Amino acid sequence: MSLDITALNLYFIAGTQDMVGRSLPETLQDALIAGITCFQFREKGLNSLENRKEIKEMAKTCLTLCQAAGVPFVMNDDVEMALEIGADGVHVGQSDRNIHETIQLVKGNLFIGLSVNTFEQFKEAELVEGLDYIGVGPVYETLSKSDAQATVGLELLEKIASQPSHLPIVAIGGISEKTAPLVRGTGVAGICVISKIAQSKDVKLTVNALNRK
Ligand code: TZP
Ligand code: MG
Repeated sequence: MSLDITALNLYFIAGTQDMVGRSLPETLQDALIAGITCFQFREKGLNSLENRKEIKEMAKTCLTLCQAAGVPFVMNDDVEMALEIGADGVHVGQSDRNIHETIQLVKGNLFIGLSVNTFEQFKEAELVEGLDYIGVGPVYETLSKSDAQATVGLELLEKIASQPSHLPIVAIGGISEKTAPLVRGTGVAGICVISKIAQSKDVKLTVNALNRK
């Protein structure tokens, strides 16, 4: 599937480990109805599922919900599973399999996003043929990623987002209802959010507040 840039507007990321009190499918369904534009299944870190079969079942449940809502489903890291279940996209980081190998594996079947944390990594990523978007972060401190890199901050995000790049940028890390307009103001194509949506007591309200005004 090719990527429509408007799908990056409000990009919800979650795995079962990010949930408090409610299940991932319940939260995802509310978020889809409320207007998230992309979803990434990221089963990772403390309290995440470990059994591959269970992970795949959960991924398929989320994929089905996304398909019904017409919202792209992205798989974090696991290119093989993404291909097996028919995901729309895959997202990888700097320490995952070599990006060129990943692109060869998914070419023509999945769109692909890559995370960067520095200006140098961004410059390198821009030269990679076959990438569809770049994720920049963490913009602010985050509790959702135990091995998170140093924060990027708004200034560097703005520098990156204002480059005459052919690739759309999404910002990630510690983004809240309050900071979303500031982050959007840097010119990014969209924002990625885990905890503010996953832990929201009113997902619809939160999604509305995070959406582009
Ligand atoms: N990559 C950089 S920060 C982050 C990831 C996956 C976590 C973002 O989660 P939150 O809760 O929106 O800060
Ligand atoms: Mg990764």
